[in-house]
Amino acid sequence: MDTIFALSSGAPPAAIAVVRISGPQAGDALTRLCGKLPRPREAKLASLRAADGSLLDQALVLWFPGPKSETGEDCAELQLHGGRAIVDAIYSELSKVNGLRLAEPGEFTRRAFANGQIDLLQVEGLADLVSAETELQRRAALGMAGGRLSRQVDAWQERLLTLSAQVEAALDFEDEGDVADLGVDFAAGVSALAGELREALAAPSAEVLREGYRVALAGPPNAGKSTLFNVLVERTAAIVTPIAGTTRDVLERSVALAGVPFTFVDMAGLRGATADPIEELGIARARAEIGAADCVLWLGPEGEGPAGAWEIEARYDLADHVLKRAPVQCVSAVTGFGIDALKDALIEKATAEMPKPGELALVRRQRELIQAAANALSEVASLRDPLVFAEHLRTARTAFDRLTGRAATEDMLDALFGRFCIGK
Ligand SMILES: Nc1nc2c(ncn2[C@@H]2O[C@H](COP(=O)(O)OP(=O)(O)OP(=O)(O)O)[C@@H](O)[C@H]2O)c(=O)[nH]1
Ligand SMILES: [Mg+2]
Repeated sequence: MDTIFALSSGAPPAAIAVVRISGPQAGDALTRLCGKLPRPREAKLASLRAADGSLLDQALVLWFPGPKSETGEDCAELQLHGGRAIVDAIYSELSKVNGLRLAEPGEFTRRAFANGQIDLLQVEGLADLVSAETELQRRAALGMAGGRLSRQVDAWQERLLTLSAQVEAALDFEDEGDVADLGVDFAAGVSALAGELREALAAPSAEVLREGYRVALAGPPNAGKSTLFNVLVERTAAIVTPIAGTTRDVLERSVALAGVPFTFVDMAGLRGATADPIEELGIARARAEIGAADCVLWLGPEGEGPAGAWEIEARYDLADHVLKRAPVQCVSAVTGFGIDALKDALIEKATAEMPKPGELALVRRQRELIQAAANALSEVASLRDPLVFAEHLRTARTAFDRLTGRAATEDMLDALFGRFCIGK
């Protein structure tokens, strides 16, 4: 197994550069650099030297012998002065050690996963945590990385194993005619678990957290969509002219409002007939975007927008603007009238529909696997044959194992029979 190293902090120059080393030779590498290993898990100021004895840097060094380390392997951490030349010098010194090489992207995490330090759900959480740009994203990712869903899935899995053991036991006694009834408790246990899984599926989507709450601006050409879009995203992103049909392509910009991630989408104005093939393509895209949006702001004539769209009375400062009887908001992108109220209303709507801080949110992969387990368990209620029961429970177990990334069926069987004494 190679020993890997990499800069774990941001690109130099910076105040500090953190270089991590993980693998069987991490201890050797650290000893070469600073003379001897510091005490485990204690920061130590050390002079790092090249093989010829020249000083490379004065740095804080840490030593984490495996398996009680982040990757589960021997790990060393160097907190260097964050200059590019220092990082380069350390890299070149480390590269000289046989068996050491620069890590691949994600390789530290991958090793942590391979060594059972974290499961797949935590890996997903970590990835989100690193890319979190808003407060909501940070909190949700922190929960996932900290193993919230992992613990939940483990608890489900444990209950499922107990139920499976009951079925297996009944199967074992089949020749003694003992199979007929698995008992009310069994049926209740399965349906309670299936019910909890279905409840968990009601959790909001994590994609909306990742990608932002999508707000599409729709309406006929020249309705003021691009002007309003620019105001909402707080920069002049879209071209605005008095010419109808200015915007052809879909334009999207992400912005955080009150810590909530939003993606605003500007698009071509909708009109029935146009002789311009480019505009026609733009309109087709606009329709697709409307379908994908979490909320549509409709700037056109009242009642003509897509179902559920918010009626926006735009260009409010103009005497001849399109009037509406029941607008959700009246705005002027030019004077700024109503913009804060519109933002507040959007923040309120998005917050209501997005995962709450601390609430579980599921990505598509997680949702599909929980759904698969729920389906398998729901069907058990209508089944008679314990062999088929067993098969369904296995399907659910596999779904949980795929959730956490743990595929080992051997483990499961050990757990299954090791903890359930059936007296034979
Ligand atoms: N007075 C005033 N003029 C506005 C306002 N919003 C937009 N306009 C003007 O209306 C015209 C059309 O605005 P756009 O934002 O380009 O309209 P659009 O809906 O994006 O139009 P297309 O891209 O052609 O579909 C421009 O001349 C803007 O300056 C507003 O709130 N007040
Ligand atoms: Mg436009």
